[in-house]
Amino acid sequence: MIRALFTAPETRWDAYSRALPPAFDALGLRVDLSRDHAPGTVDYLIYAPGGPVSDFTPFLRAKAVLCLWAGVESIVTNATLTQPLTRMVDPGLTQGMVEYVVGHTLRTHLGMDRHLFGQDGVWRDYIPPLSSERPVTLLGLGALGSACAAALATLGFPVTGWSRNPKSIPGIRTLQGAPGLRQALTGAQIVITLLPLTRDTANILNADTLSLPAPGAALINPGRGSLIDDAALLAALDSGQIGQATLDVFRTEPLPADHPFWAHPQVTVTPHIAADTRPSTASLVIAENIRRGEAGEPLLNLVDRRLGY
Ligand code: NDP
Ligand code: OXD
Repeated sequence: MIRALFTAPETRWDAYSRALPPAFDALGLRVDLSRDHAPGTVDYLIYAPGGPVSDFTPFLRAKAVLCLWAGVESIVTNATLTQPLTRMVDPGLTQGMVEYVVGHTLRTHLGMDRHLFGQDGVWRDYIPPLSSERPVTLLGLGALGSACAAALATLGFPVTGWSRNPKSIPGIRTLQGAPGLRQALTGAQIVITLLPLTRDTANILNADTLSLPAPGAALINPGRGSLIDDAALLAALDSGQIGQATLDVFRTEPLPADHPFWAHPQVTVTPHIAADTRPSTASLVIAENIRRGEAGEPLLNLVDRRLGY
């Protein structure tokens, strides 16, 4: 019998205690799933930030820590973690992110806020350009960024994507590295950040890089709050260099009530809801990784500790 410890915020247990067992059964795995296994007996940890485990030292026989989140910045630097760490790539989460990004891109592109917040008797005959006239740049072309890029390209937006390694994606202009970043941002009218937070990406949008998009460009950040220098963004919003920011993630979450983002007329705050891991689809990924672990096969979505994602 394989012993899997579920260590995530209390509120997640109900859904996962229902979704995981059928996923294990489907792969013929005999798994004893519990929140109470003694650390020394655990084969796998199914983990999310905010749960009871933060010291991984006692999990001496654990073969892997399987994270339910896509972003692993809060665990990857944990010095007690010596076990292999996987991140979540979940079709349900990806679909949710595509919907969030496409929704807010279209809201921005069509200028919907003018009408939603302008029911004041003024006939605003603003005609937006067509999508083909609105260059969009995605920072990050991983599981989420590449799916969003493809969806936006299908809608006709000229999409540029930026990543660490070179990529070839039909219909997308792809760029890499430091010069590629400047090229990717220059002239963009909508910038979307789907990078992981690492030592290389922290504050990647700062006073210098925020000056590169087209004047009045919109920013959509469902990546991580610390990708952006908050003070530089506020200055860019106040000067008009950035016309609108839709922010889902923040340096401190929940975003403190007195943070200037809440009151800024050009900022939309969403409370880290862009895309949630979906238990029904994510459980299949967890089960497949346990199967692989037991079979001695490479784990899916293994985190590179050196790179931090
Ligand atoms: P992936 O690891 O699949 O993709 C990360 C992308 O970022 C890759 O294209 C990678 O390049 C690129 N990248 C990383 N470091 C650099 C760098 N230094 N320079 C250039 N490119 C870089 O992650 P996901 O797509 O699954 O997720 C992205 C992030 O989205 C998560 O880390 C998390 O922070 C956030 N997220 C937010 C959610 C929300 O609800 N707000 C939900 C889920 C995730 P390469 O391809 O070359 O490796
Ligand atoms: C994640 C997130 O990383 O929800 O999965 O932000």
